[in-house]
Amino acid sequence: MRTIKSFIFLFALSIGITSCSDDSNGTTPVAENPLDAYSLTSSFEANGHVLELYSEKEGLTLGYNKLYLRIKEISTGTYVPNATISWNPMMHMADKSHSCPKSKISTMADNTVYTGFIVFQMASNADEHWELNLEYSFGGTTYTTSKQIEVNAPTDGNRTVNVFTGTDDTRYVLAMVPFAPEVAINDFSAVLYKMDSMISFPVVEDYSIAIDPRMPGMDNHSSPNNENLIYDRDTDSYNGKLSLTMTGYWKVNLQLLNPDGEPIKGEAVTEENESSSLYFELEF
Ligand SMILES: [Cu+2]
Repeated sequence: MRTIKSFIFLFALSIGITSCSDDSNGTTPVAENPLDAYSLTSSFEANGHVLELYSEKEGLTLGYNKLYLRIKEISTGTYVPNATISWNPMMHMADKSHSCPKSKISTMADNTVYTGFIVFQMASNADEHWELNLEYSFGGTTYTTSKQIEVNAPTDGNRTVNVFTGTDDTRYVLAMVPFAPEVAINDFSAVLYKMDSMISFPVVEDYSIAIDPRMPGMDNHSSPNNENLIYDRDTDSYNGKLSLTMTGYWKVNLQLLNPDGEPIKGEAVTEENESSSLYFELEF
């Protein structure tokens, strides 16, 4: 036993020595793509640069999309650090054009990677398409580019974004922030915007969102220990807790309340009323 142990020890030591000597021979490791875990959704080639757009899921979908951007300089093959980027998605419809809610774009710890999110409130279709306009600056120069992008309807058909007019005659966009549901009390977030015009979607602050998750396939039962979503100034999102007691299809019934606690949209679930007109759906 003792000899086996010392043999393993010596073997481990020799591996250590080998890898040390590898390090010292001056080769630099191949640069890893920090966005390997994501999917390259679109490339914009313009101004001697390629702008790479990555998404967390395959492609872009209706609702909340967390996105990552990089700018590659074609002549050097290197990625541009610390650029300033802004974006403006526009949907070109038969009779009009409109934008959608979007975040600012920030630089990540790896300063060649930029991130933000866009909430698409409509999917692309045969006659109506989305165009993403990008403006980016570095080294004292500002560049622009734009390209048509494809926004897909979700394959599972589940609703994760609501566009509606409230009792206050205001148009709102309310989207669920994607998460990986578990049989547990889950962190649960949503983002809420007002549609001021076709191109202006400011964040709505200090409202609250009551949640009532139900399983319509199982006598519409609920779950204990949910927490309503409350506005968080630091993240501009509404955060709470969603309790899921089993796997399957859940309808998360919602009621939107203004800062005075007055209902703006959605109804309570009762014996007579099995669901709210405002809701998110998920299945896991
Ligand atoms: Cu549209």
